[in-house]
Amino acid sequence: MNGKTGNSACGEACNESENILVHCLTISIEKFYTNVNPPRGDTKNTMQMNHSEDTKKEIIHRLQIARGHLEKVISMVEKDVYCIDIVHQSIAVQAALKKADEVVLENHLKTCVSDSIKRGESDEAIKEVMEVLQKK
Ligand SMILES: [Cu+2]
Repeated sequence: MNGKTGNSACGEACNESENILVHCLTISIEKFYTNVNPPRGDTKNTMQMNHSEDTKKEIIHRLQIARGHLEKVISMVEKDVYCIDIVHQSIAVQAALKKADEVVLENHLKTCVSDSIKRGESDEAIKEVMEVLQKK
């Protein structure tokens, strides 16, 4: 499962040094955040991420924790570790991702949503937040 070149489950090319599951998770996270906050110029949403350096560091820190736990899950599966211990580690991945989402969403409410309300565009901002929460 490690070090394979070529297309992986996420549909993106993987290089040799990457663990394929970590690669796909990273791509999925990038796609998720790109969909939530498309780059400026996208017709779907003209808002752009507005993270302070501290918020950005916090989000990246949480995602790195998730990646660490995911790498551990993969290694545990490879080493035939006891099933329940694998699930505990997998739950830790999901908790770290959930925490990252909370930081992103809280920041979004404080910045993008607050700005939208000030511009009189609260309906669209609220609709967007509700749509992403319904996916959770
Ligand atoms: Cu935002």
